[in-house]
Amino acid sequence: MPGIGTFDISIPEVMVAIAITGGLSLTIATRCVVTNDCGSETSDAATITVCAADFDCDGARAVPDIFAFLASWFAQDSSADVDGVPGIGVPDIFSFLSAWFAGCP
Ligand SMILES: [Ca+2]
Repeated sequence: MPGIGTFDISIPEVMVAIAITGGLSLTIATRCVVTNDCGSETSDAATITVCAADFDCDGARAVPDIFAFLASWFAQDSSADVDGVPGIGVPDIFSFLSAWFAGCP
């Protein structure tokens, strides 16, 4: 009967994939809303934060991130292309340093 009792509903996993290719730090918050004839309920937000300044992916922003970035930059690795403009140039260094000094969200 609609509206009475507890229902087990299986919904396939929903995945949102966002590839960050620029010098961005990003926080994403998402909620689940379930609606029936009685109204709707909204879950608490699940939050995911990605910090561009953590270039070596060790979970912290520190001086080694600068050296890791510069190693990639001198190697012309695509990971050093962080300014949103195609190609690797001096502005990528300034863009990365700007993100690094801004810190992590
Ligand atoms: Ca790091």
